[in-house]
Amino acid sequence: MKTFSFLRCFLLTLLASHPLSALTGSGVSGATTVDTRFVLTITPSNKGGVSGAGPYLGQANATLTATPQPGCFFTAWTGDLTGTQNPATLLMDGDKTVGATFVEDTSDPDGDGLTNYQEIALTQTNPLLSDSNGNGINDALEDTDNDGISNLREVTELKTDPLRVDTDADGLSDTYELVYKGSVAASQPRIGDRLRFELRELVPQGTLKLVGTLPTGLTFNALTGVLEGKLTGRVGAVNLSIQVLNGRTVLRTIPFSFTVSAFPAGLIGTWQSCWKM
Ligand SMILES: [Ca+2]
Ligand SMILES: [Ca+2]
Ligand SMILES: [Ca+2]
Ligand SMILES: [Ca+2]
Repeated sequence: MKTFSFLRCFLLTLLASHPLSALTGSGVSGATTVDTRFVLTITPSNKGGVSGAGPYLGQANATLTATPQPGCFFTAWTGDLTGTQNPATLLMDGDKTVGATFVEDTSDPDGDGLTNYQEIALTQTNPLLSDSNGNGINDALEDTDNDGISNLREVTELKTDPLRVDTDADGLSDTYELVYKGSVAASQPRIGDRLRFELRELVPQGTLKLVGTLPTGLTFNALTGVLEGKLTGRVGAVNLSIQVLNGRTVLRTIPFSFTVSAFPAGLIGTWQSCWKM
């Protein structure tokens, strides 16, 4: 009992003369160290980016810079930062989340029918010249990738790339996907398939002529612009051209190519892989 009383007395004396923090080593007497860190998170935006994300010491000033994509404007901050100043500073007195709003430049100073955003970001034409390459066709009616579909129609209606003939790189051109009217959307043609293409989708007016060797089984009606039938020929590439005529004058030539594969391509692949096993 004597030993217990002595220990209790010693501990009480020690606690009275030293704060608990000193005993645990978590503080330094006389000075307080502020080592708090807060995180700045940037919310991703369309049409632009923001720099400045990361950890900051408490009470530090973060600098945020908004950078719009070509053809776009920065308009305002969102989240824990308001206003339109760019770059902007933000006091980091807590975790913060900031976003930015960007908009497309929809002005059309050269009056060609394409907005500045469309010209700078999509068609890569001059937003200050209505006929950038001086060929007599304005930038909207121009068909830069020569797939038979105007720049304006690609960027506004079809949302395809006006600089690439096969936007989704699936082996079928944008032209093929537009005029194909078969039962399965833009299907890869195979021997035995019944196909229907409506070429008037490309050229509503004017006389149409199809140049090249038609695959066996397909016929073309120049009046209606419909190419259709059941593929019975051989596998391989079909390279045709669609000519748009005014009398005997060829106004333009649109390449129209596709590849006919064996039927049924999928089943043959499966059978071969089974056979190897
Ligand atoms: Ca324009
Ligand atoms: Ca232009
Ligand atoms: Ca085009
Ligand atoms: Ca395609």
